[in-house]
Amino acid sequence: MKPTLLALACCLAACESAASAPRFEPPTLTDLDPDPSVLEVELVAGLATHEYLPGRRADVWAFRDGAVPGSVGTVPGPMIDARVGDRLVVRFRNELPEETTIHWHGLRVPNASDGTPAAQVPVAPGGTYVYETVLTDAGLFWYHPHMHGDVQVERGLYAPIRVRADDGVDAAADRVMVLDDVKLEADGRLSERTDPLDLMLGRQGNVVIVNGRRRATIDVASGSRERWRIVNAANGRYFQLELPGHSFQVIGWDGGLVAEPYEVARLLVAPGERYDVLVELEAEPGTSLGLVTTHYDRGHEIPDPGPIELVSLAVGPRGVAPAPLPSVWGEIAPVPIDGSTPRRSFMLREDDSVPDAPTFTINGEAFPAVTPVEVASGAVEVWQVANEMEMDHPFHLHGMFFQVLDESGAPIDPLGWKDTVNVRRGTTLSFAVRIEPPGRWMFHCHVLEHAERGMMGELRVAAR
Ligand SMILES: [Cu+2]
Repeated sequence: MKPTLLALACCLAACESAASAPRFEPPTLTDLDPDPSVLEVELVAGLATHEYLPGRRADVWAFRDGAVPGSVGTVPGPMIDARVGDRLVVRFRNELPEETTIHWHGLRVPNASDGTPAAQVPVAPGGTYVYETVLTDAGLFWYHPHMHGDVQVERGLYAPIRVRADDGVDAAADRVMVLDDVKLEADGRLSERTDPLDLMLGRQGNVVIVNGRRRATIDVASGSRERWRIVNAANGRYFQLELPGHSFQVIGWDGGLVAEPYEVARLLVAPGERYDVLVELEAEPGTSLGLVTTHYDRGHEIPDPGPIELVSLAVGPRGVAPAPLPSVWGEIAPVPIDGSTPRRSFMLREDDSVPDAPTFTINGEAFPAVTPVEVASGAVEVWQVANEMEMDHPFHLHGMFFQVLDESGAPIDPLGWKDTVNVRRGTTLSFAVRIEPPGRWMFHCHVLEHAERGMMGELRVAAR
């Protein structure tokens, strides 16, 4: 997809005005294919440096645009910005000192492009791999390695994928916010110390960042409506967003627009989840607002640090009043289930009897020593995920979306598609899923330390 002249002019203007201050959003990958419906990019993973704290460089692992001579890696990596229906071709090169794969979190890809060691031979240092798919769904997705994820993602290898559609949502800005936290030493380097609590809880950093930066300032117009697409890329931290004096109108989840928007005063975003929200900015020109994350009790008595500011909003002159919102949102049919739909149960467990080596299991098995779940493509099932432990676990399924059910077994309101859902401690959560397409798909906890220490299973889908 080539940028139009108008888009190019806007980009140039934005680049000029951004010369003094770093851009808020990640750069986008260069499209090498002149066909407007094909987005072909070169992506490189390698060593880089990044300033999490101004003036203090940290060694990171990062993605960069291989089509731009002399490009350097950024945290987050360059965004894939596409239109629904585009064909995406990613020519990937590994310049890391160890093997890796790239998983396209939430994209419904052919299995060979899912980027797990079950679906491809890992890419060795110096090696290449071509990922290819058609972008069938509009929404916010993200990409990251699916090997040693607790280390490789933590070191900076993650980036957003925005797939746009003509959805009629009028907004003064369409922003992507990639939430993360990092554990830094006083000199700004990434800490290399891993303590038992990091392994047990998923490592929580001491600095929270949005799009790689701590407390970035963005300019907003008073009275305007902004669209924020939010992803939590942290290993273990849960973000609970609040914007004082404002609410979030949630219009979309992981898999695109929901059937009906709803308002929340605070927005919980578990690791791996995405939310698409609208914010109507009511503050007066000349004031500022702080988007904060507040404490969420996910278990094991993690202390409450109080609200932490993520982004500062500098409210400028009154903007253009937003157009009315669409009257019709996502057209979503319920996954057809009834009393005869097969049910499958999963039990999440943690074993911390050895403090320096906790293990995490699903149905008593720790990955990779697991019995695959075998299902024929097209089957509809209800999955029940039980978490009787002392900590929440965000459950992620590759390759397909599901609909979360309430206690009565009906889909929760509004209807919407998820690929990652938080299973609160001491609860059982159910979802309905049509299982397809064929291949070897992973399901796992998205606290990366848990996934890498056993809390992962494999779904083998056979062609009918
Ligand atoms: Cu977990």
